Amino acid sequence: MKIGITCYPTYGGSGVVATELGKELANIGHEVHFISYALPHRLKAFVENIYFHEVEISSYPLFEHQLYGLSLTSKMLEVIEFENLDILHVHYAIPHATSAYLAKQIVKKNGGNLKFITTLHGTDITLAGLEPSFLPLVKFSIEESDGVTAVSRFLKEKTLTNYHIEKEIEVIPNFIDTDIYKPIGCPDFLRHIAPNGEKLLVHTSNFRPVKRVPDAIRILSEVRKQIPAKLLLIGDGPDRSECERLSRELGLQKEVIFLGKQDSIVEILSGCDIFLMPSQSESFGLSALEAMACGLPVVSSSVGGLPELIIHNETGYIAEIGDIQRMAKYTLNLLNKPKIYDSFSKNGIKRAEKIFHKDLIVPNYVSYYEKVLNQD
Ligand code: GMT
Repeated sequence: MKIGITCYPTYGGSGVVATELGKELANIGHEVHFISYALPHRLKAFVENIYFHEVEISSYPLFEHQLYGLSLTSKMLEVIEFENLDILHVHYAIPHATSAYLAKQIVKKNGGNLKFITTLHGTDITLAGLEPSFLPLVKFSIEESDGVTAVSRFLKEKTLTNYHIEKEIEVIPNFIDTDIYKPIGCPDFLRHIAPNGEKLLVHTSNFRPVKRVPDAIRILSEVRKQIPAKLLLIGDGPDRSECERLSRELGLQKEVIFLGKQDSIVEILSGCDIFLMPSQSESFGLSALEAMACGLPVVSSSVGGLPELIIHNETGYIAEIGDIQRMAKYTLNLLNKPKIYDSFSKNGIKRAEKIFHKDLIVPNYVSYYEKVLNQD
């Protein structure tokens, strides 16, 4: 098959999933054409069967704001025509599904036929898409998609109820390559961060308010009342300054380590003890899956799709949003009880392998493409 994939090329989860999917599809012989404004950051090395088409964003004095959605449609049209795509798969509804819909209509007007699939990832439905200025467009673009997938049952239900949509939505959870995401032992640089054997909590995100990163700092503060521990924060974003300020205010400037954006996630995770995900909303929680696969029990909030990923009392613990005391208590329980810790760690690795392994999930996308292509 010749598959076009559009995604955000940055560090966000939807771009990661789209890129890893494209790599897997290319690996099994499909031809994959990425269409985006920059090379997806997970596409650093050359991969056979993968092509990249950059969307040029034209500027004109009259256009005070960039018209990315329209430039994207034009590039989609070019790729559909010249590469003879069988299907277009867009990740994150805004504006990708709308651009794809427009491209489809133009192809149709020219006597052609193109089907497109929209994969919903999270904030496109739960946050950004609910803005009054976007809602009707998101609803329309989902309804007009030839196929729609969601990364969790939670997200599927939210889409159907929030947008009053009656449409079949296929749930295809996110996936992981457990040959890459696995425990590889503690790297030397982490020994320097925790020279006296301090326990290491870790959190990775885009530091948006929805991630509640300050809660992770407050959990550390509670944990440190009983045992020496530090917190590694990976990623960057709007809340980082506020988090740095909070760390200083709590006297934790040396104990909270801001690593910024990092590519060596497996190395870092492998040297840490517990992954914290105190999010306000989380449709799936890909970074929690990455941590689980590396052997880290996860302590998270009970929101969105997290209970579909983390089994409470088996691979981690789940608490109410903002319940810092409980999350700290759960963290201490794991750190103080090595037997429980070990069993949670093993259960998480097993769950990543048995339920979310790429070889189990990626074929679901291929079957879904075939189903959509075969329907009228
Ligand atoms: O908001 C983000 O965290 C980024 C966002 C994205 O689309 O880039 O992540 C969403 O998609 C990820 C991949 O499917 C999911 O693992 C995240 O749970 C989801 N984020 C939220 O729902 C907040």
